[in-house]
Amino acid sequence: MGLFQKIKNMFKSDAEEKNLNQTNSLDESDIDPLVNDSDQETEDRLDVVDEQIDSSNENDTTEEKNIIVSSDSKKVDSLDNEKKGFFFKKKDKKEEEKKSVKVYEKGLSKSRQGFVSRLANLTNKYSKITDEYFDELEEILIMADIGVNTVMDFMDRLRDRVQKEHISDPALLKEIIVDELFIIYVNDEVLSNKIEFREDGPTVILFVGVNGVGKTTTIGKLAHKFHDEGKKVLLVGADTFRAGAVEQLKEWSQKVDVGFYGKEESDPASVVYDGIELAKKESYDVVLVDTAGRLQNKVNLMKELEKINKVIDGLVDGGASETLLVIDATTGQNGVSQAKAFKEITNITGIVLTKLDGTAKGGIVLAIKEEVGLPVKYIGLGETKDDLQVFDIEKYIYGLFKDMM
Ligand SMILES: Nc1nc2c(ncn2[C@@H]2O[C@H](COP(=O)(O)OP(=O)(O)OP(=O)(O)O)[C@@H](O)[C@H]2O)c(=O)[nH]1
Ligand SMILES: [Mg+2]
Repeated sequence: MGLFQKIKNMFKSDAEEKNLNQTNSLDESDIDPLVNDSDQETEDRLDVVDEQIDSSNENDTTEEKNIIVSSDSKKVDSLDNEKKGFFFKKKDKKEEEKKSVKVYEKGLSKSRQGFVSRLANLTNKYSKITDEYFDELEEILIMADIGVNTVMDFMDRLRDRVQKEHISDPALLKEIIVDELFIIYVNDEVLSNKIEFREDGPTVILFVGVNGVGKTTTIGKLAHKFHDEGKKVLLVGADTFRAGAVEQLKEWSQKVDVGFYGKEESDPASVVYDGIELAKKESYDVVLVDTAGRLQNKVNLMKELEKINKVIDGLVDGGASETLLVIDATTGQNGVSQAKAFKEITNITGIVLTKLDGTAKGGIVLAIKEEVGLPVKYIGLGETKDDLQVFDIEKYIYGLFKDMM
């Protein structure tokens, strides 16, 4: 079965349930594993979620009290989880998965209306696959920010398949288009968007990126997510360059109920030092470090990040666990160039692609993978604390192409 069909089977039936938004109440069928569980693939996905949640709860250390902004609701959360029976837990995860698919659907609606509806129209417009059809398809994909080189390779592969498999009906081609787009992303690699959390001390995640891309907002959203998973989170405001930046991060920490450390008008590396010392003393699980987006030039930025990394290396074995580069999806190919530039100046471990809700050209995910070779770990699909998702290519493709399925 092709990917198109697989994804269709995975999500379509769930999404079509009429009461998707009113599923908070539990009834008999919700806790019976034999009811509603006809789709083995959905079950498998939920088992994976099971494992992830179980392993994230293993690291629990719940004794600490957060000095600056309290996050003691963590203890209550994990107790709640223990109290809940297996089927209730399973139900929760299923709800989470459904919610997550909904966020993808909603956040990608602009892209669906833009590039994907053009793709669907193309299929309707041509009754036969002709050179004009291919030309138009190529244009649509380039306009969708997929990247010229990627599109060229894609078109070659598509023409090849059409010829070999004797396909003449554009309606049949739409499934192949989705499959081939997926292949670009996967490209025989094992994709890991999982953040490795340390057992022995704080997991430090550094956020970098040019100004205005959404670093601070992403940190706030991610802090909310980790806090929900029962982790003790500290935000460190090392963007001492822009006035108001530290305060903005502090507001996020209050909004999502996690710890905060920051000092305006000081050296970013020394703020990071003090922040990590605090995290170690207070047994924080995760430290999210906000950095300045703009330091006049590349050399200064590189020096600054080197200094920050040196400090982290000195305090935490193995240094920062992740350096996530934040890219604004609405900037298209410019974002791809930023990723290439940052890759040269520091060791980036993954990408956060923000503002996907604001673009009609959802193809940038593919361009980043193909042209920069870095995994997209998270995507931003709106401005609220819940609008961040772990990047999942299957949900992403469903969010884009659901109207064609
Ligand atoms: N629609 C939408 N807006 C977003 C998203 N992420 C961030 N924003 C908005 O983008 C704007 C800039 O976000 P910030 O988080 O301040 O960006 P930054 O990279 O920290 O900016 P500097 O600190 O100036 O470097 C804010 O108005 C955010 O609300 C997203 O996923 N979707
Ligand atoms: Mg900021």
